[in-house]
Amino acid sequence: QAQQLTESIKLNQLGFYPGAPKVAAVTGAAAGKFYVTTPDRSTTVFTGNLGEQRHAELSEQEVRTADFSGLTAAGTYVLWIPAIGYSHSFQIKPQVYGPLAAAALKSYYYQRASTPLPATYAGVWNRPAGHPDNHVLVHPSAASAQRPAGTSIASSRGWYDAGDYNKYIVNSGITMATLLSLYEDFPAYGKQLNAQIPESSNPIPDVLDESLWNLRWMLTMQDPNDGGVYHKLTNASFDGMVMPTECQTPRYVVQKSTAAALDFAAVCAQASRVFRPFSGQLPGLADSCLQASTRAWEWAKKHPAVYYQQDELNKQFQPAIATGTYGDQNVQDEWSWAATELYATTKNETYHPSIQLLPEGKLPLPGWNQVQALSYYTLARFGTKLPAKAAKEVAKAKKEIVALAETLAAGSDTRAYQTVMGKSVGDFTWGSNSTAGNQGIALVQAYQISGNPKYLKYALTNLDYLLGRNALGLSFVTGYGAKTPQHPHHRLSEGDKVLAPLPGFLVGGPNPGRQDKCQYPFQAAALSYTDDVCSYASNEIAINWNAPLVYLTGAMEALQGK
Ligand code: 9MR
Repeated sequence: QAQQLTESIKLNQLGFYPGAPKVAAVTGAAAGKFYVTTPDRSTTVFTGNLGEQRHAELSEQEVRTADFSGLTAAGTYVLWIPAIGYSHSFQIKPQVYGPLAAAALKSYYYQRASTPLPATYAGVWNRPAGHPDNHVLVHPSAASAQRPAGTSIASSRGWYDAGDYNKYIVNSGITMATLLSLYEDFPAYGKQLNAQIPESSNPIPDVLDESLWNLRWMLTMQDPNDGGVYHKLTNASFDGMVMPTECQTPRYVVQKSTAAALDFAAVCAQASRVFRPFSGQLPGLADSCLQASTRAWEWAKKHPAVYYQQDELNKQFQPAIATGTYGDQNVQDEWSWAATELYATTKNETYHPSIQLLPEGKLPLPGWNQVQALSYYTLARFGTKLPAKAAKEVAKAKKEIVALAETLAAGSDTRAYQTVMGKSVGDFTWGSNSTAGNQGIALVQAYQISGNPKYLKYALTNLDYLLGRNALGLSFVTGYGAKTPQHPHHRLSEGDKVLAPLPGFLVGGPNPGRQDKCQYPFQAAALSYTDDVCSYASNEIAINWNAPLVYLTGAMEALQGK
């Protein structure tokens, strides 16, 4: 009888709600019994039989599941299989993901540009201010009569996008929408979510205060002269793996783009209505946001097809720009999203015709360059609070979200790992963990619409995936779980003197594209991951990947027991 820890048992390393389904995946086990015991294995609290063996195509593993959903008593346990060994310990208790939700939100505080992070809030990860961004140069690609190339603007604050220190409007779009939507969907939980940030003691909920750090930066990215929005604020090329104070190279705002204007318009419209009730604390903000939004919308109408094409830009302008592109070349979905947010905020019929929904059964999962689902979520959330003229779109949005959820859920019960994530190799693109998160959000939205708790059960399978029930047996969140990433591609984690990476960050996850050309220990798609700082294609962190983690954990905390 094996009395050692085994990595063959893969389960959610944080644990489970008492009433929730509880499943572990086991690789390389014969049929037989499993036991859930106290961590010292002195007391067995649950006995079950391993399920039938299934082949996991995308990891080439033979997998059995151990279902111990029948165990509902709160406690700390391990799962033990006599021939193999015992698992990492896990908990069964209410609020089991509460600390993770707070940490995932706190990750944005760590990403703040232009401010010192004192030890009171940042602990051992305290650091002096960097990237003041108060003298950002207008790149020749962004020059105008009022703002000639080489003049400077102030564009402080904002979050560092990812492992790099640049700030990109397009990626702020979906990120801000996801965080603000957590608050709109679950206001009571949103008010109680405490990230222990400097603003935690003020009357504004932390999720909004943290978003405000980035919103204030976004507002500076609009040219007040014409309403256009710069695509990004960036160095000419990526910084080394150093701390912010060591970064002294010039920063630029580059070319205005249609995608940036529309994403900005959508976020500012949503922010306007979300912050309106806090006008006492934030006088004028809601009005400024709405004005910024409508001006960006008007700019986009005049410039409907200005796409960010970095190679083309570099043929015309100096210095050449080599940083992230977020170069969305199709903005149909951005139009519809911006129109929906402006419509939901203003109820003004002028935006209604621009809400263009997709043909039936074609709703794609959201991502930084595909935001159509965000408009569906808002239509469904507002429902009858929208003017009657939108009833058709609301009904269609609700139907299509539920249809998307059905498609996602289909087949996961009989899949080897029994998670929604991992149905096909298409799930494993750059930032695959955000796919798992966004699938979870779509399922939560379907629950909100239908009231059918099965969608929450499926959403939880993806949280289980992210926290350890995956082919790698890894919790993909730094600092949360027994086996977690230690070397994320993250300048703040790599450049500091602290051994542990900053906590609460979701890494990108398996990506068979392997664009970074690093050494990966395994070949299969679901195993295409390496915990190495060089691996920006599988082990980076990013604001648009953490937001679905905040949403999913927050939604689960808000809805536990349903
Ligand atoms: O998340 C982005 C991914 O979808 C793209 O395939 C990839 C290559 O263009 O870029 C990713 O975004 C990166 C951005 O360009 C720069 N900051 C880091 C982002 C995460 O790797």
